[in-house]
Formats: sequence, structure tokens, C-alpha cells
Amino acid sequence: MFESITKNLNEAFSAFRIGGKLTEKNIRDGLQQVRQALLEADVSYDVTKEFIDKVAEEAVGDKVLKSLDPTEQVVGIVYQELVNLMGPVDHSLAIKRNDVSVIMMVGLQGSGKTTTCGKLARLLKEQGHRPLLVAADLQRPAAIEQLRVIGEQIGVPVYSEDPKTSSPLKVCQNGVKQAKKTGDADIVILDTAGRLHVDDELMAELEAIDRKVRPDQALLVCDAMTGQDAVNSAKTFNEALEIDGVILSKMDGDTRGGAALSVKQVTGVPIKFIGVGEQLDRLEEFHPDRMASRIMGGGDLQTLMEKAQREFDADDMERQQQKMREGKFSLEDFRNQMRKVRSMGPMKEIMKMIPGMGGMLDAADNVDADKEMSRIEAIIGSMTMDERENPQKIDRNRRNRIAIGSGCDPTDVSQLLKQYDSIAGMMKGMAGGGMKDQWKAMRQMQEMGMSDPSGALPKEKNRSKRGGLVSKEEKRKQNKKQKQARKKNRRK
Ligand SMILES: Nc1nc2c(ncn2[C@@H]2O[C@H](COP(=O)(O)OP(=O)(O)OP(=O)(O)O)[C@@H](O)[C@H]2O)c(=O)[nH]1
Ligand SMILES: [Mg+2]
Repeated sequence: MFESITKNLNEAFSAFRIGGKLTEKNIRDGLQQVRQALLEADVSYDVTKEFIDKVAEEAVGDKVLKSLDPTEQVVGIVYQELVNLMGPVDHSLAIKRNDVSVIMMVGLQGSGKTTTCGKLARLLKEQGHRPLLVAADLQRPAAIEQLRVIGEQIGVPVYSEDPKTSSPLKVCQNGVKQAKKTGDADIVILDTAGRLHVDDELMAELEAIDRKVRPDQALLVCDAMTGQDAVNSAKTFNEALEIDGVILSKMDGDTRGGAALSVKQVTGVPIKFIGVGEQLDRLEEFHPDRMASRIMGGGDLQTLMEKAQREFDADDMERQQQKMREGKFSLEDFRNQMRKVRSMGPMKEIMKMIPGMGGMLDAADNVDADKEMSRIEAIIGSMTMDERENPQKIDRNRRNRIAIGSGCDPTDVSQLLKQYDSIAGMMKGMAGGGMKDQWKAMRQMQEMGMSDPSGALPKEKNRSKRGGLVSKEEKRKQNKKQKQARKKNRRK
């Protein structure tokens, strides 16, 4: 997501720093580059111009130039204006308390409506609601079946009628009627048909549903990959239907960022959610501040923490920690934890949410953490449960069998076992609060060629002759001891 705009913006920010001192000329040159970065990300000319004018108005002048850190001030202004450009957002969905609420999903063909209906239903169900999906796309023969499959996956009922005898309006009306009559559902989500382009026939169909069914929310699904086209279609849909919110789908793809940055400015309608994958749990609330931070390469720890909280339940974490403290953390536990981390999304995207990691990942193009994890999973998958719980039992014969089973080299199995030893040691150290064990394990991992993402490990020169690690504090103590010893010797 946003690789190129992040890179271009950061290049622009370094232009502010050229010559060591920020001048008005530096600011104007830097803003010229910010302008270029936005245009390349497929932000429209008008939105870009307005944005740059606003930033320039605030950034050029004595207030910034005479501040303590003018460069950071300008970067801060760009950040704040990006936040203003995309927000504010109200994530609520106008859900009624004691009545059935209706959400109508509209959008161009293939934008992701049906998938997003499923994602939203799943989310609402998780929040305690009882959604009903209505198959109002009678255009495409397979559309009803597609929604039915999605409904089955998330355990949400789907209302449909025979497309030969019914009409989209009738299906919507009857779906809502049924929800009201049976009381089985409190939210009805209408999955409407799409067209390749906005045309009169489509708009007439949607306007009729809008007029007669009176949905509480009309949400437009836009494909983020289509940049300015998405924004233009949003404008047309909004003029006809008064859209309440946009859901930007396919944000996990190679999108340049234009749609996310300009939809609000052009249509006045905020982005409420973003789709970040094909699976039905890949829907996130849209937060302009987090998005601005991601775009500027500053990561998004908050979303990462929320994802982690959802995946890891507190009791299970406590159990795992207990196991770690007791040194009983097995390869099976290791695999389960790794699976949970993976279920949070593609590793590259997860790592980008950690501040500062984005740039590092771009520098190391060959990072393929997902592939590496799949390989580890395959190796552990080829072990018996007994071997996973007691890896010390894995001898040469077993190692060769595991290698054949997982399609790997025997050395790969050995390497994993070595890594596991270190990680288990490190976890024991962490859980027990023993910094020494933790550092020792991290040093071992570094020696095995695994990196130290925390950057906390001391450089080689800080190592003592005995091979251990010497902190500054320890060194001071050692020096003091040596001094005292020398004094004592002199006195003798
Ligand atoms: N990567 C990715 N793919 C998505 C996302 N949302 C939807 N898709 C995919 O986009 C394709 C089209 O999705 P649909 O939900 O069928 O789109 P639609 O708007 O209902 O399409 P029509 O009913 O034909 O108008 C499918 O292959 C989805 O899996 C997303 O957030 N990320
Ligand atoms: Mg559809």
C-alpha cells in the first residue's frame, strides 16, 4: 500500500533539509516535490493545488522559520493537512435501537460490493447484531449464489427470490418486510447490482430502491486501485443517491493512494471503512490520522495493537506465558502463535505498521517473511505431536524424515531447531524477567544471521573478552574495581 507516495514524500522532506538550514526557498522546492508526489499518486490537480496552497500558507513565514525545529514543523503541517484532507470521519452506521435498520450497498461492477456486504455483516454480528443479507443483484446469474456462500461462511442468513419472476426493488422490499415480521434480524444489508459504468438504468434502479425502501445508510464501495476514476464515480453516485459513506476496497493491492486522499475533498463524503483483503475479516475502520501516518512512512501501531488484541485472547496469552516461564513452550505452541500473527494479515503489511519499518522494508526488497513462515509451518507440520512437544528427541533419522515430509533440506530442519532453542530461551528470559537470558538469546539469533529488529543489541566492540556482554554500567563498575585494586597495590 502506498509504496511510491511514501518514498516520494520522504524525498520531498529531505529537500527541506538541504543545506542544513531551512529557508523559504527550501520550503517552496520541497513543496514542489510534495505536489509531484500527490499528482503521481493519482490525486486530482485541483485537490493537489488546494492542498499545497494550504500547506504553503502555513509553512512559509517567520513563525515556522524561527521555530526550534523548522523542518519538523513543515513535516508536521503536511501531516496535519493530510489528516484534514481525509477527515473527519464518523464511523457510526445510523443503526436504530428498536427497529430494523437498512443499509444499502452500491457501487460499480466488481468494486467489491458483495464481499463488503459479507464483511460488514460479519463485523455487525461480532458486535452483537443479527444481520440479514438481501440478494438484490438480479443482473448477474451467479450473484445470488455468491452471496449465499458468503452468508454460510459467516453464519448470516441470506434472503433471495427467483430472479426470473422478481425484481431488485421487490427483493429489497420483501427482505425488509420479512426481517420486520419475523424479528429475526435487526439490520438488513442490501447487495445491489453493479454496472461497468454509471448509467441511467442502474441509477433508476437504485433510486427506486432508495425512494421506496428508504435505507438508513447508503454506502458506496469504491475500488481503491482505480484512483481518480473511483473518485469520479463516487461523485456521480453521491449526486443521485446522497451517499452516507464510502468503503474503499482493495487497499491491500498496489494502490497509489489517490482515491483515499481525494474522495472526501471531492464528494464531501467520508471514507468509513477500508477493505484490506479478500477474506471476510479484512475490513478496517478508516482513520485519517493513522492513514496519514502510514502514507508518510510513520507506521500505524494503533491498528497493529488492535489487530493483535483481536487475535490473541488474554487467557490464552497468560497460559502461553506460564508455559514460557516454565520452559515448556513447545514447537506446537510456536506454530500456533505464528499462525495467529499470520492471521493478522500479510507480514509485509504488518511490519509496515511498525514505525520506521516501512523504509527498511523498501530497502530490503527481498524480504519474504510469509514464504519463510510457510516453510517453517511445513517443517513443524511434518513432525509428530511428540516431536513438537519434545524437539530434543529429533535425531538424524527423524530429521531426514521431517525434511522429506516438508520438501525441505535436512539442514533447514536443523536450522529451525536451533532457532527454536534460541527463541525458547529468549521467551523464558522475557517471561521470567531475566534480561541476561534475553540478551544472550538475541545475541545467538544475531550470530545465526537473524536480524535484531529492535536495534537494541550492543555493537561488537562492547563485548567483553569472555564473550559476554558488558553494559556501560558494568564497565563503570569494573573500572572502579580496577582503580581500587591499583590503589591497594600502591599502598602495599
Ligand atoms: N484484494 C482484495 N480483493 C477484494 C477486496 N474486496 C473485494 N475483493 C475482490 O474483488 C472481486 C470482486 O468482488 P465482489 O464483491 O464480487 O464485487 P461486486 O462489486 O459485488 O461485483 P458485481 O456484483 O459483479 O458488481 C472479488 O474477487 C473479491 O474477492 C479487498 O478489499 N481486497
Ligand atoms: Mg456483487
